[in-house]
Amino acid sequence: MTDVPRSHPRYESLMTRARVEEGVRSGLVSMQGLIAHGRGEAFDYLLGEGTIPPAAEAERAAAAHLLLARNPVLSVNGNTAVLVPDELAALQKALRCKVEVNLFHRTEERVRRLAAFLEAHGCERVLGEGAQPTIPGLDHERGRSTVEGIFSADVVLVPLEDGDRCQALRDMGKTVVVVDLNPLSRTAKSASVSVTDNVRRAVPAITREVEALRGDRAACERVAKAFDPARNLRETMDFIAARLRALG
Ligand code: PTJ
Repeated sequence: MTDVPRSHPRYESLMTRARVEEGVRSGLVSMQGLIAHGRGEAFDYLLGEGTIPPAAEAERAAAAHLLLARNPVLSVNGNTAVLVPDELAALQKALRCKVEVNLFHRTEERVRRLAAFLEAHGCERVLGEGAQPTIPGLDHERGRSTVEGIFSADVVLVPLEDGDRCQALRDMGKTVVVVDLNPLSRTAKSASVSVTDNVRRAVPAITREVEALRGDRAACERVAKAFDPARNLRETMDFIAARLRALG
């Protein structure tokens, strides 16, 4: 990894870049993942590289939906795997749920590598190998899912993706929780809950909320019902606009 002193003002950001770079070298992250990461960094700058209040509200709503679910599944791509492998294992443990590798730039070899990488970091029985085209309306590789995982899930967590899978999963009647730094992405706009936060902050925050809400079904139902995705995205845009005005 790059030798960056902890005192560097962008230490966390530079170390995160190094993780993604290393992920490309080891065949876990696609080359396109570097571009996706750059786009995310730009939006993170606009947020001030911290969890903004609407994101904190969305993280609580995400936890509530995941706790209320019958079969919640964490969908993981290359970037997400290298950015938060231990944190995904902690969330899986907290929810006792399934984890499934789902890729846009899919090869069976990459799915196998990612599953082995996640299991080495504590995730259990990672699904995704041999997934079949099962999601109606998707002609690309993200349309593959396993029957016991994403296909039969009622709530799916989808981090770091801009595309048409979120809408396709919603059309199947699923609740989709996304983590995307870009509040303008197709995925963010079509989600049941969109968390506009860096996946590095969002996954641990959702786990903390799961721990806080666990065992209180009434509270989970209240939090999930009170969440309005359109209002939350508006508040996110207002936050970014106000920050830009204050800086300008
Ligand atoms: O591993 P694969 O083959 O499934 O490919 C994964 C990538 C990420 C390459 C693929 O899904 C892709 O091309 O994604 P997009 O369309 O570039 O969308 C990625 C979205 O994630 C963008 O809206 C980014 O702003 C956002 N993003 C990037 N980094 C982060 C992020 N959101 C949260 N946390 C991040 N660290």
